[in-house]
Amino acid sequence: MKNCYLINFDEIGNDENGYLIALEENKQIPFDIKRVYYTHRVPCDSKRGFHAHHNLEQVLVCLSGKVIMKCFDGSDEIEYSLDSPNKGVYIGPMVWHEMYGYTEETVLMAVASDLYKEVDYIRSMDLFMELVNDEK
Ligand code: T46
Repeated sequence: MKNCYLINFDEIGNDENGYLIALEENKQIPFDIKRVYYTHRVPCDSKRGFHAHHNLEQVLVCLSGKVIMKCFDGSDEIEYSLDSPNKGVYIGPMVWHEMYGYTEETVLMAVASDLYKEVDYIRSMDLFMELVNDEK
């Protein structure tokens, strides 16, 4: 699977007082951080995503509840079940991703390498496959 992998974050603390997780650029997050955004109150039967990015790098962390992320690099597909804030999924350029299986509590945070630029989105699977095949 190209440009997509799971990251386990170190937790500081204990059961008595709780846990803290720190995300720093170029440490736990493998790029310079330019933007953080999150979705919440997504209806449980919603499906989001359905795009890839030309250049953007992101780490997605489910802070609360659960969500499933399906990632596809044009050849291989993998599904990550995000159900804890102590892990994240790195999604680099040219990874088609879809999110579903939301729960009422789901808060999905993204840490991103760039500001929001619609021009960076590939929102058509046909175009995505054309670009993947051009790269080969
Ligand atoms: C991604 C997945 C994981 C903004 O105005 N600013 C922003 O920073 C973002 C991320 C979105 N928007 C606007 C663009 C759309 O009009 O918010 C609207 C919803 O965005 P979208 O349909 O792309 O939302 P998702 O949840 O399908 O995708 C989002 C990110 O856009 C995307 O980069 O990788 O989460």
